[in-house]
Amino acid sequence: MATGYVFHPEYLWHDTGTSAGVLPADPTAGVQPAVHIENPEAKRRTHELIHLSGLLAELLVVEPRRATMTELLRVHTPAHVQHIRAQSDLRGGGDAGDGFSPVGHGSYDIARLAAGGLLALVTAVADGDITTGYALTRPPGHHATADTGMGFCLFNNLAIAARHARTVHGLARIAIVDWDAHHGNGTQTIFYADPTVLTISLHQANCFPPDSGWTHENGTAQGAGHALNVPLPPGSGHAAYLQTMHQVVIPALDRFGPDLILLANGVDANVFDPMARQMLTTATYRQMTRLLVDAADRLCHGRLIAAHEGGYSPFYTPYCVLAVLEELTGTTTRITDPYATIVAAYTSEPLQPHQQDVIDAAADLVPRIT
Ligand code: 6DK
Ligand code: ZN
Repeated sequence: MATGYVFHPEYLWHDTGTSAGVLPADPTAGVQPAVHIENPEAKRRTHELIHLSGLLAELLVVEPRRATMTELLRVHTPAHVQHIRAQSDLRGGGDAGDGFSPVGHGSYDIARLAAGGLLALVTAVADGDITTGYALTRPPGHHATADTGMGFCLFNNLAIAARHARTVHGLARIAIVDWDAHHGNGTQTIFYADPTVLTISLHQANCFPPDSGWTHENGTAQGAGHALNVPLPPGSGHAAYLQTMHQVVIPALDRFGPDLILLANGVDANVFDPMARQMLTTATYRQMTRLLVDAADRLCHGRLIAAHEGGYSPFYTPYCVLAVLEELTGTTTRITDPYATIVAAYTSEPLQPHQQDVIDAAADLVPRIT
């Protein structure tokens, strides 16, 4: 069955401007201006590789649309939507909430097109046109909460897609797996009391947001047990992430029994990424995706939709995403990871005891899922 692919040139026009990446550029204070770390380059090169690898010809191209106000308000407060719109209307743009999440001039419409890209994939899955899909969107979404943008995120694209899948398409139970290097705090918070949406985040412990994504954050009220976190120590690599998939993620999915699996595919836990200190390779992303595809086949007719999140290495991000897409599609292309031999030796560290401890603590919570 077909794999859907969403991309739009406007995604590259979300203008994050110049900054020092985390702090604003300020020449008067000796802070050198630099292109914002969340800039179009890695994603533009990713789309190029998907095209030139020949994979694009194998995919069903799905046109994104702009999420409507009704769709945004299923997740976000009216005040937040108005804030993003007002910032976007400013000639020079503004900020989504935390001071380093730029809203470029016109980014309100682009952010709606990013959320709507996921909505288009959900509808295509519900209609039976595709079983798997990938949305190569900007801006990212997983840090955005109901009432604020943060961490480069304006609207929570996947949360909006999950609510749409439930409300409009009647898919009762949604699992959201997030392996971006940073904690999927926005998604977790939005569904924290909701037992129909299981959130699972694998991330570098205490990376971003600060003091967020600990194992004890496990859901509340009706949603108790339906938020899982695996805060892996810095330096975790292939072995730690695969062990997490086998010991936590797949058992959790099997227990939950979703009707649809959503994936927050940040690839910034790769060994070359400047925004985290994890050590994944294309082989890791390939094997993790294969496990999710198999779980989706087993549990929900293969239904698996991925949203692009972080990934800041312009040269390695494209190969990580290509590996994910090849597994979603069930094909390989003529392209092999050109960096595989370079990183082979230093990314083959076996699972370490301090990593296993974190994984064990998360695995202990899987039986709480109903
Ligand atoms: N800021 C993302 O990749 C975004 O998850 C990552 C955002 C990282 C922000 C940078 C950072 C701090 C740290 C400490 C205190 C204040 C600010 F959303 C995605 F794009 F996917 O570390
Ligand atoms: Zn990230």
